Amino acid sequence: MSATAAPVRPFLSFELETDPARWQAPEVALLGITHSEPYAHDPWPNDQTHAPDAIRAQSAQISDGLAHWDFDVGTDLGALAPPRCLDCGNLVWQGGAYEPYLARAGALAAQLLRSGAQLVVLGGDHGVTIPVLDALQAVGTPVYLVHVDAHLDWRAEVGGVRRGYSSPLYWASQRPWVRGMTQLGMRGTGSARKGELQAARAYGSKVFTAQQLHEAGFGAALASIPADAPLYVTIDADGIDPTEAPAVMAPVPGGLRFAQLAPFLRTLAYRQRIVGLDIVEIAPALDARNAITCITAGRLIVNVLGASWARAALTREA
Ligand SMILES: [Mn+2]
Repeated sequence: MSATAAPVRPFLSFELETDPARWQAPEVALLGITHSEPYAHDPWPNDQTHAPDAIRAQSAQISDGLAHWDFDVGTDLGALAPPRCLDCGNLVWQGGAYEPYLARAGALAAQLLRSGAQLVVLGGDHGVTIPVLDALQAVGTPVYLVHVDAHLDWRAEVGGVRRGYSSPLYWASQRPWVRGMTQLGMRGTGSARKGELQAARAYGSKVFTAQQLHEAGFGAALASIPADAPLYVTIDADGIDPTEAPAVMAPVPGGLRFAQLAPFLRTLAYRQRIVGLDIVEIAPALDARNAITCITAGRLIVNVLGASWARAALTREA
């Protein structure tokens, strides 16, 4: 397959490699997927297409060089980081038919998952998750989803579009290699109607509203996630409270705080294999001047990777 687009700079100190033929057996692979199937009522391209490079641009604020003490993870990440952390560049849709772009995104994600890499996807809007869900078949074992979002994202279609940002979790429910899902942070109103919530519950999705998590903590959410399943984590930035992630198209007050999400994700990463994660729906033009949304996103990624690397080191020593 032809090369991906070169990013503004690599994420953190990752090795940049835009040629898929040279993505041999990385332990970590980060890929920007900028586009999804658009809705007629939205501008094209949307501002979320700029997020992968906006996040990379904050690398120095996120974890410069991985060499300094990281107080979240409790170590210097350089001591734990595996030898090959790749930044695989951006897959950009140039227009024309959407299907070839969708297929290529799925094929690249599947190639990386099949190679055993822990996959980090930067969106793009939440439709970006759809080809990655298709690619999860390459894991070979049914994958459980952990979904952070203000919204349920369970629409079968919107205006005839089936692969837009309101549909990723409905899409997931149609994939036999997805074992189940826990959805965290729902609040306010979004595209979901009563029927979508009923469909999610009938499927077996474990839905935790932001209010439930604020009142009772994350214990029940943690218990709802099977400890023996490989996990895929999809984080819509609007699931995070808008004080810490203001750069989203649909901000809703009362969101999950970084100080809740980071330890929750670390606990999961210490406990079981996280095969991949994405962070989507950041609109950089709406960010604060200090780019706190991009930094929050990067810090969540670093928390997941750092805890995953600590788990891998323990497994090696055992
Ligand atoms: Mn979403």
